[in-house]
Amino acid sequence: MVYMFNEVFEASQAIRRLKVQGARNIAKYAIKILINFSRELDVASRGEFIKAVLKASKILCEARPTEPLMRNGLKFISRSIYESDEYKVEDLKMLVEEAGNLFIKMVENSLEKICIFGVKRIRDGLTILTHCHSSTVNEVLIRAYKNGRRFNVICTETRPLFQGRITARKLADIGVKTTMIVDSAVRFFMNDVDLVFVGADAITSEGNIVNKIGTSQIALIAHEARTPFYVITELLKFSPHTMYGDYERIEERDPSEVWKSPPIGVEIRNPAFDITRRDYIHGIICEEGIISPHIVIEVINRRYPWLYTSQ
Ligand code: RUB
Repeated sequence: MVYMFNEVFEASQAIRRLKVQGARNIAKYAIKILINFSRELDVASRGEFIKAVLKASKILCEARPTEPLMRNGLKFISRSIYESDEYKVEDLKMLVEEAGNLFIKMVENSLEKICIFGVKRIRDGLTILTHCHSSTVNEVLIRAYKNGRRFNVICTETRPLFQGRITARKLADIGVKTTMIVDSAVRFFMNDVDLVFVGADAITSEGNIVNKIGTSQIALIAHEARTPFYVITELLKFSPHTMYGDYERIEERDPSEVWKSPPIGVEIRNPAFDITRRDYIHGIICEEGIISPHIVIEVINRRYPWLYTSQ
């Protein structure tokens, strides 16, 4: 009964088309969609219920392959059903709702802690460079500003879809001194930058970070200029399958985002993310504090054992 999945398909389109953007927003949105889907499900048995919920989760996950926070959230929900011995569909619906809301709460609590640690790194007069639009980075910057810190932010445009404009607009709106530069001007300005703050879509078992395309270039430039490069992210973005040998898949998006009508013979490539090696990351600002990427797996194992083991 395909019609059952209509809203889920629509939601997956909204995610794919970046109507919902950024790992945290995507995960929260997908979880809410799954809760609504399960609430409306008209099935008679536990088996049918589980099958439908898993199918809906798969559709949502496929909307953007490089989003472990969404995958972990949806998996958290399906685990709660598997591990229960409930048979009544109404009770299973309740479980989905509780697990989904609990995961969202974990994400929100992490943000609170991240902001406490991140704000302390921002002193008056600093210039901070950021890339793309990370709601986590923005929240740290906004809280710092609201706590009275006065600093400058340089935002990259973030080609091809200009998510840097979202960042710039939100910061300028509250009064943060904000400068927009083209992506290729990062080296030009790096000597004026005191800190780089970027978000993350995925954390690998080796402590590498996947984030918007261009991030690893910025990390190299920061390294060369000896500018501290911080990743601000919750550890729930860990990608468990990297632990078992698989690579985190990098989404390649529609070439028309780069050039609508290129000349015949020109191939366009449009990867959405890249991988920043841990050696270029000064620290990860996360819900456990500010940690080295070299110990990320130990911290995840201690804090979220279910995440580490879930395959
Ligand atoms: C967004 C992006 C963000 C991370 C973290 O890419 O790379 O830095 O998702 O965001 P896109 P957050 O615009 O393609 O989704 O901190 O909000 O989770």
